[in-house]
Amino acid sequence: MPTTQQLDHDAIVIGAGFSGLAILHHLREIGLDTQIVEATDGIGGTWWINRYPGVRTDSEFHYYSFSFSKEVRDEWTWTQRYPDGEEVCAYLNFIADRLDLRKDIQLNSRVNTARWNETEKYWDVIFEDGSSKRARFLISAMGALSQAIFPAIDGIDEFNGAKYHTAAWPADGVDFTGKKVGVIGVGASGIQIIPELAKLAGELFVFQRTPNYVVESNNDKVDAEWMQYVRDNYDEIFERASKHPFGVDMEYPTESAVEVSEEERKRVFESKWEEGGFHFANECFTDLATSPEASELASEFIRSKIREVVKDPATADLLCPKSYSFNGKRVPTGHGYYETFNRTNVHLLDARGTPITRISSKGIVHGDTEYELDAIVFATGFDAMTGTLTNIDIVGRDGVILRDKWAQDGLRTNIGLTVNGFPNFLMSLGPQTPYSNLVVPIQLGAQWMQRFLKFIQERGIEVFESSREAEEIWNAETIRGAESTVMSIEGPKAGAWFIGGNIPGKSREYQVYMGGGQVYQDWCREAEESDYATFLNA
Ligand code: N01
Repeated sequence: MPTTQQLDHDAIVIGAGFSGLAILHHLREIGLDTQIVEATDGIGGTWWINRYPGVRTDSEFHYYSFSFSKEVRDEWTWTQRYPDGEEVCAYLNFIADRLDLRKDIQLNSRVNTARWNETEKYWDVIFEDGSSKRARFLISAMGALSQAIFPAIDGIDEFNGAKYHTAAWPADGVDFTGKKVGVIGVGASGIQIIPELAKLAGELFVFQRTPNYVVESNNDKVDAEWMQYVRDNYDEIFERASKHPFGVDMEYPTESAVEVSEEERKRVFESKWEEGGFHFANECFTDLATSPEASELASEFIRSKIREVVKDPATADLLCPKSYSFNGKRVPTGHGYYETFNRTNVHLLDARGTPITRISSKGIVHGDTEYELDAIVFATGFDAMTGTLTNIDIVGRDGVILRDKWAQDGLRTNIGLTVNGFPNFLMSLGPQTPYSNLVVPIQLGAQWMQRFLKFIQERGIEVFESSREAEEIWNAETIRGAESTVMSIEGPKAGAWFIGGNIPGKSREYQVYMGGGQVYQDWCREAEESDYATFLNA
């Protein structure tokens, strides 16, 4: 066992987004020398790399913020109900300054390999430039949706125009004025960028494979009174969000969509549609996420909205999802999305009926037609939940790489926090953690890690590791949780990322825990109350 002097830090945290900042703050509070290493040149994680036009939260500001720091709560002022990416990045940088975190954040430090040293019980973290650092604990804060993917389309490297991925957006922005632009992808990212591109581009070609059920957000400004109310009630707001299955501060519906009269159903759908965003998904009825019949009723309501808004019937029809029902994909929220397709410079192309054949030096070939373009925007998503962890070499006991362990044994974790065979390693938003507004599990996870590592320190425990049995139990619970929802039925039809369905060849396993954020927190509490028995297998 190396002495403290031989190690660079007690803990190395990879990533300087919401997770990394919360973990650094909480581990400092228990006296651990903690260092964040961050691959990019800025603080903000997701919000630093996804700087595309139109990027903003899908969650409202009051539950999309940490509750743990009174200073930050009192001094930070949100201006938008759904803050844009720039505002969220500014918030995270404010936290870094106000909590004096910056001095322990090393930017431009991409990790290639992290190797467990079995003899001396530490993690050796090796960076792209060949330098390395040693620490007793390794913590992934690399994000759930951070490993961007490009589609496997022939000729993708042959295009002579400009290529962009929404999750690797140029820091100085891009001027699309008057340009011919193609967008591939209509998930949450595509849905946000398309209306903004449409305002600038000369011609915008949207290549849609699977349409989505987009709920309009109806964004608002946050006035002083609203902000003060939230400041005064932060603890209660966070508490309510942490008890909600999806981590949002929302009311609980009491009626089933299939049991009310048609008239009442329409009234409720209309009123929640007006409220906007996740209010529609969460507050209408008890069973939109649990009953296929209820989910189909919501689907038909949204289809009727699409037909109402989009003037050209053929375009409206193409925008209506038919192959799966509401909640089959992570519900995206929109800001003038459907209206955009009434613009004469916007063209919707069916990449399902007629797939993209290839990308040529001049543009996108769709069927036999070549669309000549100045730029292509890939809004093609992420290798969700596992991608960041399998993209680098995390080498545990006996030289086993995490990527290989999951490929061989299936996706296994102990409540998404640890993995058997990988001692002294923790994950924020690891696979099999809640399908939720992520700020809630991030904060609660950082606080759980704080208490856990304090316990480890106080008991003089050198090495912690989860048991295989605990992983099997959690895997069974993850399957049970998912199978209690419509996501398990509709997700595979929709090719949803939460089941690995967006990546050809990725094994179809539940990437997230769908049994409810509050149920997940009960599991975390029980682990703690049992003195972390299943985490101390080493
Ligand atoms: O990615 P996606 P995303 N030809 O995987 C299409 C979070 N998020 O970045 O569905 C044609 O949802 C693909 O088509 P299909 C949020 O959790 C949050 O948009 O596979 N199309 C799909 O349309 C979200 O769920 C926020 O048929 C191809 C698109 O690319 C998650 O990130 C904002 C194709 C990918 O959609 C991922 O969202 C943004 C091909 N060959 C993201 N290959 C906020 O909270 C792929 N596609 C604000």
